[in-house]
Amino acid sequence: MKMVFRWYGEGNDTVSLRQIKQIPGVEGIVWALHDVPAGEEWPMDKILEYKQKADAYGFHLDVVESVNIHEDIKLGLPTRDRYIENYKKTIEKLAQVGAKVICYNFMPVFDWIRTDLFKELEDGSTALFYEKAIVDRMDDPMDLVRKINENPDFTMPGWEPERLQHLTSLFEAYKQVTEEDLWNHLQYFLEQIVPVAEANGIKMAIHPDDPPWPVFGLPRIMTSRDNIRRLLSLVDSPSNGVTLCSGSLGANPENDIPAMVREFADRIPFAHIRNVRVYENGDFIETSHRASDGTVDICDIVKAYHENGFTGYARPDHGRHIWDEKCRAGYGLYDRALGIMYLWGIWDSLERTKQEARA
Ligand code: DNO
Repeated sequence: MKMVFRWYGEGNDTVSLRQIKQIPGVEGIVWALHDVPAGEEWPMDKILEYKQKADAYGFHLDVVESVNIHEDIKLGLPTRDRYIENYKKTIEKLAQVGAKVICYNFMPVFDWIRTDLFKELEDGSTALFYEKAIVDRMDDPMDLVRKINENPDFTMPGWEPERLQHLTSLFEAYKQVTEEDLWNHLQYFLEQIVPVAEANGIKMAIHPDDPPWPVFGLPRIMTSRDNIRRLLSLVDSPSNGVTLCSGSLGANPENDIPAMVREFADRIPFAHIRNVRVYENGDFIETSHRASDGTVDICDIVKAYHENGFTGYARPDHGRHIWDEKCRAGYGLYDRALGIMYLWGIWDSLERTKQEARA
């Protein structure tokens, strides 16, 4: 297991590379050019700027999260080919700085969705929270469009301004797109991209949908074990893999994550490991990584990776906001660092037991 830590870049992140360096066992940063719009080719000079910064602290840039997919690709529009060509060029450039894994997602319009970014937990810390009824009430996209038209300031946590600009037309466009269409568009994308990734020594790793069910009337497909199986069969190559995110998939208690790790181990180049607590009404909140704090069995997940001799990359994913830290929601230093130590604790003791059994 190679430990990495997400870093949003200077001026964008409250955590510094110097601080990350002091977390035990972190070898690389998980990065992206967040200011390059989806669909555009990444400029080499900006990629090299990141490399220089990472080099100064001895971090590698093996894992990129995310090279985002232009909506035209997800919508299957004729203009998609142009954006797919740009994507291929970005892959080639990323290979030049040693990238090994590219994380991406195929969620229409939105990435992750929460209803409260700073919901208080019993211990006084705060964390990302999802109140199911709020989102369920907005299951008609046109309702949402009306809401936004009536109140241009209407927003929800995590909605980036550039997505909002095009929201109405995107909702219109997605009205025609079924789940099956989305699968076909994903296949079209992967059939072109995976050979290029393979030739460049890069593994594509799709991120599951968060939460793993349709929202706002938009289709979502990366939601379950069966669907991951289907994804892997779209293009049968080690370069077509998954970012197995225990927190995203874990929001649906029917998802058995340790079983997924065991089944898909050799197609998981990148693991996001975090816990969530799911309530009976379907709400969920993110908790510390400790297994007993949430509903996701982090111990068994790490055990499953260990059993399979996992040599991929892992990151602690989100954390709570603790000790009065002011940070990007979910991306503080303290709780993610604690999460890493928990993961190492489990991993090292499993490793020790294995060595003792051999002796
Ligand atoms: C949230 C993240 C997601 C993830 C993308 C991957 O914090 O887990 O934004 O990076 O969905 O493409």
